[in-house]
Amino acid sequence: MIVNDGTLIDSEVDFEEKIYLPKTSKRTLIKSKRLNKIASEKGIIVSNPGKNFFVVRHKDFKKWNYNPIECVRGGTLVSEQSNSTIISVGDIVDFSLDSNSRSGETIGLINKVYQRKSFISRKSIRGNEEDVLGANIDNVLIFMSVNQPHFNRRLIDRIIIASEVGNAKPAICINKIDLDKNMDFLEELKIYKKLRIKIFTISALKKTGLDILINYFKNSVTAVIGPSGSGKSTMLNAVLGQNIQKVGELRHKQTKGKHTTSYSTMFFLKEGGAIIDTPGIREFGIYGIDKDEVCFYFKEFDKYYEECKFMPCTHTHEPNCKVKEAVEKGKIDEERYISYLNIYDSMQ
Ligand SMILES: Nc1nc2c(ncn2[C@@H]2O[C@H](COP(=O)(O)OP(=O)(O)OP(=O)(O)O)[C@@H](O)[C@H]2O)c(=O)[nH]1
Ligand SMILES: [Mg+2]
Ligand SMILES: [Zn+2]
Repeated sequence: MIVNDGTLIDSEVDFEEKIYLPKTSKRTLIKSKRLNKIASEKGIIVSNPGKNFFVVRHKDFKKWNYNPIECVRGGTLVSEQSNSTIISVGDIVDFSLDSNSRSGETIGLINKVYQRKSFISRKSIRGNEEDVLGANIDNVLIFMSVNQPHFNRRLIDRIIIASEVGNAKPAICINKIDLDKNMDFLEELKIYKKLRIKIFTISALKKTGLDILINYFKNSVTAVIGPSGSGKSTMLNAVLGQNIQKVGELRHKQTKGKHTTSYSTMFFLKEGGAIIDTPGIREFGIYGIDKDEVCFYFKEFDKYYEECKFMPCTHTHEPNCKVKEAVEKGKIDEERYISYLNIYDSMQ
């Protein structure tokens, strides 16, 4: 056992994993009787409403009924992450219950965060840091609506890249199809089918298309990401069959939502699987790749890239750029190319 600044890391629990401990000059001795009480357990972060975190015991993970335990960050936290968001929803952690709490309530101490197998991150609004929206996810469901607000192609393409960077599989869900009976928008989105990205069309309000969506959610962890007002929480309530998440009202003549959900929460489905409902996003800065790598995430550019006169070619201003030519000839979707330029220009 290692005692470090009053925080216990039980070496028996983590015997097989090498723990990196930051160097510290201060050590505290904890009596062995107390050590038994605070031995670590494995858990998963399901929400982070403020300073505190709610954790579900790992053995209860994916169970419909569970009691999240309120936890705080331990004084010394061992993280396997290099990311700037040390703890985020979906993270696997070790926590210990602090039985010495003065208030009489049991509160947990998070003392280790395990390596993320996947994640969806963006650039933090305030700086250039990483903002992890969800960890250890299988899927990212890009959630938009036909209208109120109209779906945003720039945002779709940005979230697709971020999903791939984070090792998660993107899919698209277009909600509020009750507002567009002709489904004309499908023509505009058919490019994503070509790119092998699934498209779901639903009305969360009228409860259409939900069975297929539930099937997609089954036995996996999905982060639902999209603009405010697109109906993420309405969909979640409809899928869970309960009014768990607060749903916003669209103000008169307003087509933008007003951020009803303020923090991410993971919910478990009776059918198996988990969904993370996230706050609406307005901006999505790509994190973790260089400007010159962006083109590799536009897979439809690949077959033209080799023919470009210059190598490397940024496909922006170079003469004899075959990617640009393919756009002009209609072989590459123009909106996708505009997204590429938009992302390329926004990066340093
Ligand atoms: N017409 C129509 N309205 C819908 C549908 N789904 C949701 N809405 C409405 O859209 C508004 C916003 O819904 P929310 O579920 O709060 O949207 P959200 O994406 O969770 O928004 P944030 O939490 O702010 O990110 C509400 O007034 C819903 O009633 C739908 O399928 N059709
Ligand atoms: Mg919401
Ligand atoms: Zn080129």
